[in-house]
Amino acid sequence: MRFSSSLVVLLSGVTSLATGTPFFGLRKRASCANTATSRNCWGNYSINDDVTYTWPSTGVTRSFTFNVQAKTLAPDGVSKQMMTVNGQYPGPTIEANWGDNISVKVCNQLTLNGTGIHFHGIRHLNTNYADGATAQTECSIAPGDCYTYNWKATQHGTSWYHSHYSLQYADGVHGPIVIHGPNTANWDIDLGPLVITDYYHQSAYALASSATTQTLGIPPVAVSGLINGKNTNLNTNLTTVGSHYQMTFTKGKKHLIRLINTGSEVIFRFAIDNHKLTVVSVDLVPITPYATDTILIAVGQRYDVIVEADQAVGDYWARAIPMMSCFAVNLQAFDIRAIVRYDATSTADPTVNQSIPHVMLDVCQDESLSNLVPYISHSVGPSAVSKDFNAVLLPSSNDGYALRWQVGSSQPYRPLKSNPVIKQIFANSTANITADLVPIDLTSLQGTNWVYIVVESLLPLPHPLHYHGHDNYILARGAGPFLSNVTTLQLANPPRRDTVNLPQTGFIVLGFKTDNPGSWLLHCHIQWHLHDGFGMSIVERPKSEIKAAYTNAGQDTEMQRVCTNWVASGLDSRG
Ligand SMILES: *[C@@H]1O[C@H](CO)[C@@H](O)[C@H](O)[C@H]1NC(C)=O
Ligand SMILES: *[C@@H]1O[C@H](CO)[C@@H](O)[C@H](O)[C@H]1NC(C)=O
Ligand SMILES: *[C@@H]1O[C@H](CO)[C@@H](O)[C@H](O)[C@H]1NC(C)=O
Ligand SMILES: *[C@@H]1O[C@H](CO)[C@@H](O)[C@H](O)[C@H]1NC(C)=O
Ligand SMILES: *[C@@H]1O[C@H](CO)[C@@H](O)[C@H](O)[C@H]1NC(C)=O
Ligand SMILES: *[C@@H]1O[C@H](CO)[C@@H](O)[C@H](O)[C@H]1NC(C)=O
Ligand SMILES: *[C@@H]1O[C@H](CO)[C@@H](O)[C@H](O)[C@H]1NC(C)=O
Ligand SMILES: *[C@@H]1O[C@H](CO)[C@@H](O)[C@H](O)[C@H]1NC(C)=O
Ligand SMILES: [Cu+2]
Repeated sequence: MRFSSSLVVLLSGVTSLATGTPFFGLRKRASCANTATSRNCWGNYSINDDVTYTWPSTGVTRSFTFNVQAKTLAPDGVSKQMMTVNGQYPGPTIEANWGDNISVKVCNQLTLNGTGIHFHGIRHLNTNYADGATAQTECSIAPGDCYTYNWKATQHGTSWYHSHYSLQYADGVHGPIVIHGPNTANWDIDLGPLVITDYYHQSAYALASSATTQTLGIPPVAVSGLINGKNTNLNTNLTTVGSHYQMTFTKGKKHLIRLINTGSEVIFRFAIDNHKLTVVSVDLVPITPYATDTILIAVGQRYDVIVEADQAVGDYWARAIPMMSCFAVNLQAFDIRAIVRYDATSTADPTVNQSIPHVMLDVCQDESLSNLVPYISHSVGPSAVSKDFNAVLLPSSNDGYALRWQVGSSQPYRPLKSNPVIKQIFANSTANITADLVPIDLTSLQGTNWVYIVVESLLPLPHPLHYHGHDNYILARGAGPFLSNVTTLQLANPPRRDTVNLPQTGFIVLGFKTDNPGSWLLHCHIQWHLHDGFGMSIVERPKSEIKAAYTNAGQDTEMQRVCTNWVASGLDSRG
């Protein structure tokens, strides 16, 4: 049993900004219920437990069946042929408690696409096979085939799942993940996920092909954005159709809102008129709470915020504003909104109180690192391996692409889906793993080490870099090229998260720990950039350990079965 003693140790008195009352971290004590005044508690566990090492085992398995299928829907009132999970958009929420097992049976009911579901931000400790990364951990699931992803919720907070097959999630194959657990500040009502996304009327495949072959790489222009799958727009007769998502506040109560950017490209700034946001969690990492009026969310990032209903009873706009300064062009930039109502029966559109200044800076800058202080402190050790990559955009080659991203290798990342890295490892070849997919092969490194990765780009575009299976520690970030003789790395409790924005015309220094055997993808979460090659794999721990993670769970034979069916489908392709 984890708690061998009933010793009560007073750890710290962190003041919760949302409540003004102190949280006292009680460790190694009897069960403490998670209530509106004790959100730090979680039964025998608490917010003071480090999810890197500690989690409950509830013995509960939450099972889901996801049928990936084509469906015509009209999120903004305009019909669109989409690809969905179970015909729903956004897809159904994976909801669980910290320490539950999750089992998701995914069946491909599409005709001309493979599929594969990635559980974004999930650590998948020793369950690399459940990562859903096509060309890394699995072949794509062929039409008519099914595969079941089994993993354990060792972390708590908010995330999302999405197809990792080509550009498929941009056409609708994604949904939220909520793992209930303790928090660093108190709240009364959990309003659940608020899924923010850029939105296009053409399919992602058509958009990407025009971006890469015809328009000299100018990114597709979003026609709009959606909040929890809703917004208004104009139909072909120029009539306003669709509706705004609505949520209800209870006067005087504190509301937990789980913000997720599930978009393809657009970086949003989120705010609710007249209300402050208290940020308590960054991706799946609890932080010391901080208060802000607005928050910048790049694709793939999440923030859990607490909002106190402390304003006059009325209707207020919640806004997701695309940051033009990040090149996030959107035809409906100021009308991506939801409605917050203090009275659920109200049907009025919100009015704006002109006496309250409404500042919404269009600045392409991620949240200040000094605000993102992990509640559980970690320090970063010296690196065993350091790599420095320059992300560059290359002109056309003779493969029909007008542009391609290159980072970490002499080739853009555009893997065949029929020969994933894991299959290469199981083939026992003495040759190295395909170098254009895996510029960082750490399989000869023994034990647990720190690895530092610098990514630089002198192009004026930000890139939300997402690393599978790990949090990245943000050791430094800045403008211009990285100069090791100038930049000081923050090794004492740096911010850590799974999706980190590489600033435009700048650099980022990331660190991670090689504590998770597998083949893990590091990539830009801008769909068009990944599609054009902005990705790489890092293979971690000796091959024997990686194989053991699969064979111990019988997943080596499952991987081969899915591959056989995929090859038989005749749909294999690159990118
Ligand atoms: C908490 O720990 C106590 C003592 O070890 C145990 O009896 C109890 O079942 C645990 N409660 C839960 C909910 O796990
Ligand atoms: C939960 O998953 C773990 C491995 O992650 C496994 O050992 C355990 O048997 C699973 N429990 C259930 C109830 O499926
Ligand atoms: C996926 O399906 C779409 C829509 O049918 C099609 O346009 C696209 O070519 C397919 N792409 C791949 C990579 O399978
Ligand atoms: C536009 O108006 C025409 C003529 O009234 C009607 O037939 C058509 O269905 C309308 N289109 C939409 C999308 O509402
Ligand atoms: C607008 O805000 C001011 C300042 O908080 C407040 O005094 C006033 O009552 C508000 N007006 C409306 C119509 O809500
Ligand atoms: C790889 O090696 C393992 C053990 O050495 C063996 O069991 C397995 O059959 C080999 N696989 C292939 C494809 O040769
Ligand atoms: C594998 O990679 C190492 C290090 O890059 C290199 O020295 C070696 O020649 C490669 N082996 C093969 C078989 O390509
Ligand atoms: C740091 O290194 C760069 C490149 O080597 C050099 O140009 C620069 O002068 C150095 N700066 C300092 C402060 O030493
Ligand atoms: Cu990018």
